[in-house]
Amino acid sequence: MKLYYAPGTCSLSPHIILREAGVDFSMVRVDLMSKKTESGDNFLAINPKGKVPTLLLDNNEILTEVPAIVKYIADQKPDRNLIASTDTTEHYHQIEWLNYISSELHQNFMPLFPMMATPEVYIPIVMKKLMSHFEYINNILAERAYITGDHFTVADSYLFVVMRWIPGTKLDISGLVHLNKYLDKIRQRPHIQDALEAEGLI
Ligand SMILES: N[C@@H](CCC(=O)N[C@@H](CS)C(=O)NCC(=O)O)C(=O)O
Repeated sequence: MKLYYAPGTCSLSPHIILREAGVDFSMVRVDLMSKKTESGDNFLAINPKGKVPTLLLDNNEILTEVPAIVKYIADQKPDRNLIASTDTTEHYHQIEWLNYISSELHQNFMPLFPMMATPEVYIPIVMKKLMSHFEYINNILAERAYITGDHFTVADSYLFVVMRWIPGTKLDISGLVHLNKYLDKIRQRPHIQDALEAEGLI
């Protein structure tokens, strides 16, 4: 498998899952502004959406979208327990979380980044929306060690990655004790440390 990525973006989530799953993979860095890969190839010819993550499968198919990619990788190594089997309701709750993180968190972060030039009036509206999601998550984490239950799954990698974007915004989660404790714990995972180091983030 080959992961097209840009450091610190949402492609960090499948990067973490590739390491947690222990599969063979390679990585190609993409410049999202020029849409060129590190070797100068036209990234739009690989993924016409022009977005990372993009996963090239061993059969040469291209897979896109974080939830689909992390599920695909996790399914290659069921013994790693990164996603539950489809014959359990646990599986569907994990998909529920991936979808929630994608639509309610990931997409709502976008207007907060300076390069998006979002009209000022919209910023506090988005921040309020995100803070209410963070409070919801904080309450869940008061009861659970990980976001979907008692062990690390694909949903934790995605939640960790979007929460890493907070320092680039004016969002303040210092009062959300359970969420902060959880993020500190997740960050210490050896495969996450390795992924952060490989992307030049620590
Ligand atoms: N819905 C997509 C969103 C992917 C996405 O927004 N990727 C960002 C990085 S976090 C990107 O590649 N942005 C470049 C662009 O929009 O031109 C997914 O789940 O993979």
